[in-house]
Amino acid sequence: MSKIALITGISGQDGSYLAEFLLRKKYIVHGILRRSSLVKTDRIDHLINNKKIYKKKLFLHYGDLTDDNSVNRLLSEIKPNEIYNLAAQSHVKVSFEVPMYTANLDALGPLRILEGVKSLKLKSKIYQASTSEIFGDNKKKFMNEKTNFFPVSPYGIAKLYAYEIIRAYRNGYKIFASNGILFNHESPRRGETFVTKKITSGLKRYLEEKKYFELGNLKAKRDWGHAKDYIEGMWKLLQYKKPTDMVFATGQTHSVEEFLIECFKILKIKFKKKTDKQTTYFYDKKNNKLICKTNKRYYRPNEVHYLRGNAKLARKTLNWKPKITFKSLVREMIDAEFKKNN
Ligand code: NAP
Ligand code: G4F
Repeated sequence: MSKIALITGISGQDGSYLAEFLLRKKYIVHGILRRSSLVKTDRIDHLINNKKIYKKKLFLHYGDLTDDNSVNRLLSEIKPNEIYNLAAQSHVKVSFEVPMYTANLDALGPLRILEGVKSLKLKSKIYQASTSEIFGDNKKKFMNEKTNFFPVSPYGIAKLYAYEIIRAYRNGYKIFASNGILFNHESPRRGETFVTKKITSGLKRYLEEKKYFELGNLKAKRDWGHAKDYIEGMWKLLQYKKPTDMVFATGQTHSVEEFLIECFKILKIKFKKKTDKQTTYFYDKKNNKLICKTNKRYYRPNEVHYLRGNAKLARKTLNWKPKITFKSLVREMIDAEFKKNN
């Protein structure tokens, strides 16, 4: 019999890839959508428009992770074998602007799921979308399952609560609940306001309309992988013999500026860089036009300057390792950006 999975955040980057992955594995997939004034299912429209899949293998439900009743109702109706809790206010900078909402959703959302599973006495396994942001401003060269947590944003702090409450319910109530501590992962489906997608879409606008774009801190370093590799890790974690917490990362780190320069290389843009006290500018050598510049408005009150993970445990226990390199990721994002108008 097919397993039943429930994905919160199915309309997001990871949720859309995970839905495809689980459908390929013959799961029946249920997804939670929150109501909005415009329909926002672009990332899963190809599944919705496939009649063989939609209504037989994929079921979408309105719900909201900030609403206890909708969480309980859906859990009792669906009784999933596996729950992937991906729903979140996932933007770090925005979390400084909506800290309470971020806490309600990102910290208490997982608690609502745990309480629902506990009170309904379900046997569901739970995957919690934890994050390298919980390591925050720690000074380690590599971060793994033993590294201390120093989150510095409302987002990171809410996600640390989620991480701990998952562990507490796992130990206290014997619920199969695991934290996947994922480092940054990107794709052509990445939201427009995250830096990688902002760069690829900004470059497209520059090349087509000669309009420049603005960025924040170019020096920050991230361990960037491809979302497709990471959703496989989520699934593998829930198939492991016991619930646990695991880091998923590439082990490489690159600055925002390196990401930008890699895009320049792929697009064969020769650039000149100029820096004054406040601002860095990148000009097109060919015509002296401004391509992009920094603007302090994109800086965060507290920054996580450096992230680099060590996923040895996932490699050893789950046989998980990322297949897509940094360079292939950037190329895929650029290719997808420019294909859109074809
Ligand atoms: P994303 O693209 O921002 O997707 C977030 C999803 O959550 C969307 O489907 C969104 O729905 C949904 N959502 C937002 N508020 C909700 C609410 N109140 N109730 C129900 N659903 C709600 O994020 P992602 O990149 O796919 O990341 C997935 C998860 O992994 C998130 O929890 C994120 O914090 C975590 N994570 C991501 C990364 C990364 O690098 N991508 C790394 C570590 C951890 P709408 O479409 O309606 O907005
Ligand atoms: O792309 P970002 O917004 O991702 P960030 O803050 O690392 O968070 C992402 O990864 C986390 C895992 O570590 C997830 F948990 C989280 O949900 C999200 O998916 O910013 C990356 C870096 C930051 O240091 C930021 O300051 O890029 C820097 N940056 C520079 N200019 C910018 C910009 N970030 C954004 N969003 N926009 C800019 O213009």
